[in-house]
Amino acid sequence: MNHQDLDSLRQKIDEINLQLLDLISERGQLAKQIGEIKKMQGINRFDPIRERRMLDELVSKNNGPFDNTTIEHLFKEIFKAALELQEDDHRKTLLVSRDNQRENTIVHVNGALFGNGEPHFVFGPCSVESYEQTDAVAKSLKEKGLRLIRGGAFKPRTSPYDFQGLGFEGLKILKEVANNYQLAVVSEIVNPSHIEKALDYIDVIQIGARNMQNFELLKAAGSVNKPVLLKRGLAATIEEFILAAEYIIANGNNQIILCERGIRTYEKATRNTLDISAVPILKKETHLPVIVDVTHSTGRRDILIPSAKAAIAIGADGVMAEVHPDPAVALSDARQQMDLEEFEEFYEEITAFLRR
Ligand SMILES: [Mn+2]
Repeated sequence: MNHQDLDSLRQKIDEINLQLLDLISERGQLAKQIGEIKKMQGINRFDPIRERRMLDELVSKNNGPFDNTTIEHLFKEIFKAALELQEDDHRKTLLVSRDNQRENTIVHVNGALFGNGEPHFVFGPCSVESYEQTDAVAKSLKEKGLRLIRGGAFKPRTSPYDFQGLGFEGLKILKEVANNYQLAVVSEIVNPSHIEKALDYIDVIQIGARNMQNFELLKAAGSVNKPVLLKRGLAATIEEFILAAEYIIANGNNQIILCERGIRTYEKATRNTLDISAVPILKKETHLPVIVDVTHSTGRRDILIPSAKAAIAIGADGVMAEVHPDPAVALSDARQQMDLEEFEEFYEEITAFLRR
């Protein structure tokens, strides 16, 4: 074969490529139209029986050189792409998505504007244990000009025999202390029926990692006019996390703060693995503010400062961490909470990093 033959054969291949592209595009347009009709009729877009028939027909007409398995594989990819084309359209309509709203949603909490481009902070004890304990932390927060306090009153614990929290008694303590220092209260609610009553005590409803897919709770939080701090489930993908937020917004509440708090991996050096790249992905895919909980993601006091800096550097809208006046005697998460002195150093380092 001489050089000219090769050139003309390649030219033919180029022409066929373009013809295939035209045909695949035309096929895609038709599939989209079918998808629209199916949507109107409420029929499932994926139709395995029809796909089977199309593959059988193609295989029966196949005269080579590709074997039947290859033909089936190639066409299945085309079918899949057509189906994804329809699903992508659906994804674009998610209310939390950047495609739906270009500008950042800004969540206002006691003068802290989450999503305005500056980092904001959520600190406080893991659990509310007593008035004195909560007061000691709140005092330290107020001295630093901070605006929020977190504290758990309802604690979903791994073991039923571990401290379950003080319940509404804990919320009352939080509310009283927060009022004394003009702080806003962030606290977890675990039961949808508690939300109405809890509104009197809290400024931000936290939905914890273990409840990220508690859909009744998400719907209940979505139906009230109160900011929601939604934590990523410990084994949830980013897509599942986004869809959990969609449950809240779909029920009418767009005041949502997403919180990356580490995911479960095989790594044992940290309590969870801080999925730092989730932050820019969530910022890109959604218009919601994203904060990072450095306490639960790492479970290690000794790396809280670099982890918080990393969160800010990568574009997080805030940092969350746990502070306790005497972590050694804490009723939950004793090993990972900062004492007030450590908190002092932590906050100084972070604010110096911000001023840089
Ligand atoms: Mn905790």
